[in-house]
Amino acid sequence: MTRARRAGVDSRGILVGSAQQGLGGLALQDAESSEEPDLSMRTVITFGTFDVLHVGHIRVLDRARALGDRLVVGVSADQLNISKKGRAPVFSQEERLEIVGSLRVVDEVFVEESLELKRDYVMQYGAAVLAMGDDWKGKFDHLNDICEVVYFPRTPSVSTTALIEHIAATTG
Ligand code: C2G
Repeated sequence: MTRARRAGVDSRGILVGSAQQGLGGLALQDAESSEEPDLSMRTVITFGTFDVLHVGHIRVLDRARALGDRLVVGVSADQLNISKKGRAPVFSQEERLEIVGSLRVVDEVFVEESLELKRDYVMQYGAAVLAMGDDWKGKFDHLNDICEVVYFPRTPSVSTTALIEHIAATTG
């Protein structure tokens, strides 16, 4: 699907959206309706796999949403996970989109096709803030020229990998 982006100036006076971009995997609600970012709202964007959703995911999403008026979440594609982590997520990207998109604090979800496209996603959604857990600390500082970059402390002692291992170890 190709989404048109028109030029606009956001609350920080930064020009956003001035090109056409193809986003093959864009999915779920508002995909058609959000042709242009609504720059009257302070949009926060975050990214993640959000596989086997747990309290660490909920907390980072809650904290991210609290930084603005609207939270957009890039849910990483199955293929991205396979290349990054060497295994497919437990839940498919369609299921993860549906789960994350159903959360009260989440306004819009889309498929994150590549780790290298963050600048395009920030501009496309008119995000004023990019928020991530601090396991990504420093990784997105180069986007400081187009948005505020915030890292939250990662919730200790919980991870999808640990949950998968725990379930595997406690079931026959
Ligand atoms: N997180 C957290 N505390 C945990 C586990 C995760 O705060 N105990 C946060 C991560 O820091 C991240 C978000 O939850 O901000 C999603 O984490 P993952 O699902 O593990 O996503 P990840 O594999 O980090 O993919 O472009 C970036 C990637 O898509 C992020």
